[in-house]
Amino acid sequence: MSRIVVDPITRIEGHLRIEAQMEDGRIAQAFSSGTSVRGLEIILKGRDPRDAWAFAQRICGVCTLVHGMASIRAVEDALKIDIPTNAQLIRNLMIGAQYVHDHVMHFYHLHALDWVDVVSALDADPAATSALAQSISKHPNSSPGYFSDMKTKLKTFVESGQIGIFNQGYWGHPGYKLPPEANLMAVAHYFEALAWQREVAKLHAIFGGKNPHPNFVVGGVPSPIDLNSDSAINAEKLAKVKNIIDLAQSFVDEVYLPDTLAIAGFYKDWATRGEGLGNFLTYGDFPSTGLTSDRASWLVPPGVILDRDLSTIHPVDLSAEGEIEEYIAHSWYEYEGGKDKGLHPWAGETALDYTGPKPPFEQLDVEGAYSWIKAPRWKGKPVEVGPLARVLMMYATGQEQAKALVDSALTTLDLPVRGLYSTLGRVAARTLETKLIVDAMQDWYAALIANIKAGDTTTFNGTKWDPASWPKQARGVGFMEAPRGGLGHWIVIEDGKIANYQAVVPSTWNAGPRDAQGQSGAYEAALQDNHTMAVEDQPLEILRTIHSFDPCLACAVH
Ligand code: NFC
Repeated sequence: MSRIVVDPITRIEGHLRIEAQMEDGRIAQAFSSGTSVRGLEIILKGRDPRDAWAFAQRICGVCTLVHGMASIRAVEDALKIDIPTNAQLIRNLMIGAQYVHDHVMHFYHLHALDWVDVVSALDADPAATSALAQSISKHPNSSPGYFSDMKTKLKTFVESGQIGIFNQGYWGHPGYKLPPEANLMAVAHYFEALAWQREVAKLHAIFGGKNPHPNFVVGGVPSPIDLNSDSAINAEKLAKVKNIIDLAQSFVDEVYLPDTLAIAGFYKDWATRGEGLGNFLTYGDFPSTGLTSDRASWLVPPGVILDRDLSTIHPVDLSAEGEIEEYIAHSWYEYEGGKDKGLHPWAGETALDYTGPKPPFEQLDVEGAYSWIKAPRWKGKPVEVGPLARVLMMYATGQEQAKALVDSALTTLDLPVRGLYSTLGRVAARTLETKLIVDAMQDWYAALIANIKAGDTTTFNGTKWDPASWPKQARGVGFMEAPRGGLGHWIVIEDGKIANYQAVVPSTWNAGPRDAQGQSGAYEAALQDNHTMAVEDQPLEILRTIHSFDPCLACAVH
């Protein structure tokens, strides 16, 4: 028996270590470890709840706004603050822009090179690449000359002996299946996406002043709407927002979606690997009106799917004892009540005084503690969160556009629904939900403009701004669907200050270690599912499955 160690996993945010115990050429057991420690929950204690978002948001600069959003929602829940519809629509647009930006960058810059052999792209015929590109999309950048230029650009990198951002790939690995033309097309889009993302990020700067880490405010959004003012959200800025949404939508329609389907067609064997837990959780998000008042309007519904049974959606209660709990049996933490307990986040504990063995080490102590990530569970069960969970939830609840899109993708790829529960399914689901979200952004924008035209420019509800109006004690939960999955922040407020603050984060759900019952987390379970290694010292297969979740360890550990 040998153990493969991948540390650090690159092209992700933060520090992730994977150890894979091999048996007969297969991964028999996998262990996922977050190897850095942070402590944002400790930093938040004792602060003014109205400031919490600015600290919590620093959990991550990749999903750059989501912790700010979850934080203000937690305070609004605790203090029973409803926000105006315009604020809700602007928040949707900001979260939507985050998804589109984040998912496209993940596909091209963090994950594509697991499937695309950059060096093979140098053998591509630009004319054949152009023919391929034009056969799958009407994207204007598709002439032979364009691909010839891209090939020259890539060649310059490689011939200089410094392929820089493309250095240290497993180029030539037998797992790469794309013909040179498809490789060149994908590399060209890698470059294009780098320039495109800069424009999409500007939506946050318009509504929130900057990106990363746009500004927020408890009770609404920080910028007022005034069509005739230079400093407010005015007509010119709204027109820019519309341009950004159009640009985002055309890139998704003409580049991201066709590329995903084209590349997936060469890797259909990955629709039977990396199946994983088979349990999925969403908290739900994207109300068209009020977050609390109109659940039926949410684009993504909340719920749990167990054992891949799409016929039953189990309800989720974020406030109830015994539903969401975090375990630390295999994490470098202690709880006052003992290491095998699970704690609901309102009673959650984060203490950085664990005295057992911690890194550096030769191998993880997998019988004991082996990660700075906790292990969240829903009613004691491990679940997967993220784009696949959301797409399944929309599909299972009969959301029309989602159903049509998923069915059409499955038909194009000639795959059964079962194929979604896989490494490939996770990648495809991320692309499909981006299409759903970018289309919805057009609707949210239209609704915002209609409200403004009807005379409603309200974006802020300041009725509970004064701490003197708050109860002595209050608890709240702020939840949302972040790009990598369901995100919750739980806050306890006492005497106007934060008495406890706990975040249970998408990458915590997915990257967490085993729990007190020995149940694996989502990454671990997916790797334990049908993974052979073609070349043991080139763990491309591990990268494919782990990257399919789009890990963010800065978030997971927080
Ligand atoms: Ni960082 Fe985040 C991670 C997201 O899991 N999405 O909620 C946070 O990061 O990318």
